[in-house]
Amino acid sequence: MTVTDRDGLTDDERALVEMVADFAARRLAPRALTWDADEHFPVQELREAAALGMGAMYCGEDVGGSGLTRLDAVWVFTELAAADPAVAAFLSIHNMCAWMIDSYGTGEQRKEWIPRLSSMEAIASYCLTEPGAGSDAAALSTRATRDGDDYVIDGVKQFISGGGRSDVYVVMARTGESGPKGVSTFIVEADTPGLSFGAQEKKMGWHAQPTAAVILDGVRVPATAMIGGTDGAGEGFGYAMNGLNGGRINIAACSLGAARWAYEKSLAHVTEREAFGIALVDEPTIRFTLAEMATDLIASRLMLEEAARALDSDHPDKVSRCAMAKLFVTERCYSVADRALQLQGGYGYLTEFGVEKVVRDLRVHRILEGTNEIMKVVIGRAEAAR
Ligand code: FAD
Ligand code: 2MC
Repeated sequence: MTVTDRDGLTDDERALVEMVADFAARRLAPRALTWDADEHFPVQELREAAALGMGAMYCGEDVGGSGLTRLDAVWVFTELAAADPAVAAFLSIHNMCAWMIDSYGTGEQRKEWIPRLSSMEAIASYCLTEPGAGSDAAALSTRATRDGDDYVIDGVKQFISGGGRSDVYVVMARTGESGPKGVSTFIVEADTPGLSFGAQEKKMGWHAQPTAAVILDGVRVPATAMIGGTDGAGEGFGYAMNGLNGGRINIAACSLGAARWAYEKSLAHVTEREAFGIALVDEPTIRFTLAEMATDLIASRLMLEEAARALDSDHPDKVSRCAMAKLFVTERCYSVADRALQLQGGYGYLTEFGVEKVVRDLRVHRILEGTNEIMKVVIGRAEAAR
């Protein structure tokens, strides 16, 4: 098994992976550095990915989704991220929103939204975090107050990927008691009066996708905008968390794909470059570094596949398996990318060679979709409950 091989796939799975790898190499990789430098959000290329079935990957085919498995999605995000982890990660967030509507939405919500999300005519953002509630998400204070046939939503969502650019916002808001049981989820369209956005955040990485606060000031939506309709009242925290299980392995797959690319670059570099009369690859300590990096990449892939199968089979340990994969893969793959930069010496630090972008992009995967400390909280609780 090498870091790039595709052994063990069925013909259909192999065709999917090769199609995505080809798209990513042609349509994302050549522009990734420019998009990073220009802070350009490549909506056209995202819609091209959607036209190939990546806009609503694991949503029902009856409403225009692609009906893929979570395991398929891990391979898709790995291949996309080998070209551009920032763009791949945004597509994952959009897909998380689509999956929540497909899984928990009413028949009308599914029919109205999944076709538009599948084509990415409508681009979606996921709005959980607030200025006063990040890791402690159940402490969120955005409130949705019932008023006749409507809800009126007030609050601020912080760090929202796609904020200011997306067409639809999936917003977790409090409709009842404090804590997780008082949360519901709403579909809020971008042009709803009272919805506005903070300035675009300046960030270390993820430059090819926007991040901004989403401000809700008396945002009036019909009660039918609550995901799940009246049955969805008080269920929103569960919807948000179940969405994140898949989001966490997708983000980790983005780390894996980008780290794999950085590894391949560094391997080529040390094979060609000579110092002290030998190729660097013949230096024993460099071989040890390569051995550890390759081991981390293979182990990451296996962890991710295991977690994706747990999600696909609704395994009782799926929550902690996804958290373990997110923790392990985002840490190890960040380290692989950092070592790849080091192996290329001064060239690794230069923007034009691409590896420094990967290091910057992958750093945030240890923070978002639940910090890696929160992953340990989740795993530790599950272990203590055994
Ligand atoms: P805090 O919760 O304040 O944590 C600060 C530190 O304390 C962290 O190291 C944390 O791990 C640690 N900590 C907290 N509690 C514990 C504990 N019990 N035990 C040990 N350590 C603990 N959110 C969205 O909802 N939608 C988005 O689209 C989105 N996109 C993002 C994009 C970017 C670029 C970034 C940076 C963030 C994004 N986020 C998004 C928010 C992200 O999910 C949060 O930043 C993250 O969950 C952490 O919350 P916080 O920043 O408030 O940190
Ligand atoms: N999957 C399914 N259900 C979950 C779950 C998960 N991953 N995590 C928690 N739940 C359920 C849990 O089982 C419980 O249900 P029930 O009441 O039926 O038993 C309910 O949710 C409440 O859970 P807890 O009692 O554990 O709640 P607590 O407040 O103690 O802790 C915690 C919740 C810390 C696990 C949660 O707040 C969390 O995951 N925080 C991290 C926040 C986060 O990941 N933010 C990411 C924002 S999105 C982003 O960054 C993007 C880039 C898009």
